[in-house]
Amino acid sequence: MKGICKAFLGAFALLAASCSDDQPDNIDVSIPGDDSASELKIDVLGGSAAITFDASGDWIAEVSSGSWLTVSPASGSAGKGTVTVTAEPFDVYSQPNGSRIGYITLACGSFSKSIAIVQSDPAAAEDKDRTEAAKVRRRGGELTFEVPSHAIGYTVEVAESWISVANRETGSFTLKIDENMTAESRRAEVKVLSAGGDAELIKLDVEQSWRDIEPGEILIEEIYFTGTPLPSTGKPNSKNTDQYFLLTNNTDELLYADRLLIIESKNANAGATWKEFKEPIINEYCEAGAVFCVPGTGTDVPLEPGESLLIASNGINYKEGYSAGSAGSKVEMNPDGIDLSKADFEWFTKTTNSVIDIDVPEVDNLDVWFCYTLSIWILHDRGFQSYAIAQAPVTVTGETFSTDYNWAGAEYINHTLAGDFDMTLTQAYKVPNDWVIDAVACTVPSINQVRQFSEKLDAGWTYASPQNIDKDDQRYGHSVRRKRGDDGKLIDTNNSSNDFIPNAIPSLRQ
Ligand SMILES: [Ca+2]
Ligand SMILES: [Ca+2]
Repeated sequence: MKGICKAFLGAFALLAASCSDDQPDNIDVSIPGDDSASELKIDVLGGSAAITFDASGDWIAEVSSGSWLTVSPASGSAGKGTVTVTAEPFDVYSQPNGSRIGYITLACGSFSKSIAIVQSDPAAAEDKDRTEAAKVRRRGGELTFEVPSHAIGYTVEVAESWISVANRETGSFTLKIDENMTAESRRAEVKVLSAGGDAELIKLDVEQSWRDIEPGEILIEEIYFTGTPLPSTGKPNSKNTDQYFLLTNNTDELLYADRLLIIESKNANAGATWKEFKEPIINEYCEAGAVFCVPGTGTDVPLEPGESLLIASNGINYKEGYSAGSAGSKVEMNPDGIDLSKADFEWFTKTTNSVIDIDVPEVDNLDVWFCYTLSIWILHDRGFQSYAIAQAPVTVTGETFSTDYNWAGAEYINHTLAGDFDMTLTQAYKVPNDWVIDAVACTVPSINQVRQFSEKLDAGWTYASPQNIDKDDQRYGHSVRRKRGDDGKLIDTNNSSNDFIPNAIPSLRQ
């Protein structure tokens, strides 16, 4: 009995000590951060942080200010304790100084301590009112833009129906831009606003072109118009000789050559006779005697950076010759001829007289928008014609082109050795200079008379005539080739006197 009593008394004495008024209510708090930290910082993106403390007795924790805060657990007992404070994401633009403060309170008996919880990003203010510009090709597509990562819950405001927001996430958003089916470039303003709409973060000026290829992006790298002479005659086959264009993507971007037009001028620029037009069109249009078009609806003819499109008179190997069957032309073997069997396209004109063009089944044909001749289109083998590539607005088709851009009927004075005569032009079209992507004037310099295309498109000229004379029998087997710079890119100053190598060896000759 005595022993039990002693044990009871001992237990009572211990309990009395823990509730003694001698030890004051207290919570010794340690806030993460440096030693003197007096407030707890939580990232503006939101998140949690722990506060550890030592409580002299039972304690409670609560949010005393800031509906965006939670704290847990809400209570505990004496000794070392931890509470976790969680803050919601903070739209820094909703407060003028880009920061907000809330409080939690830890209490133990009569003692309580408030702890400040801060979300702040003073640098955020500098991210406001940014202006950006973006250019988009006609075919449209998706564009991704960065936004400040602290721009929590931002919104994207688009006024135009051809732009929509495909994706929006922290740090970036993606716009989907429709195909431009109009003949005009168009612009739209896109605004990125802070969550509450208080601040304009980014003003985005989106401009969409009416075309898929801009001037200078695809260049005429080479024109082989003279043809390769046959060893037997010293002259090329007069009807179906090897001729080609090499058109090259001079950008670092994948382009599409769909709907690219290849234009030959209408009138000779050199020789004994020349035309003086009573109402010149040269400042607004390129004259055209032939307009061929790369088939496709937008993304059918990809052209990688630096890649070339080979467009051939006929997609055959001229070394081997060709026989197109009973109705076709026969092309004799030419050991010096060029292998054009791997051409991307060939030009084929539906012949209506006895001179038959060749239609190689394996090589796709260019669409014919217009061609002056009823037999075979042959590039002028003395270089009296100039060439351009262009892209028409998507609203223009081969049919509407033939009605809307006819130049026949233009009046001119024909200057000849026999005198001057008033004449009217036939079989002619015109292509707006605004459509032109690249142009190369060819001629024979010593007998040049007139310019077919504007000087703004090509301020010079190039040629394949080693003797620089008309009917130069040394011209055969020579091409005109664009120079390359030290960076490997084709040179394009819109002056082919500078940009081209005349009397060049064809790049496809092996
Ligand atoms: Ca052909
Ligand atoms: Ca063909």
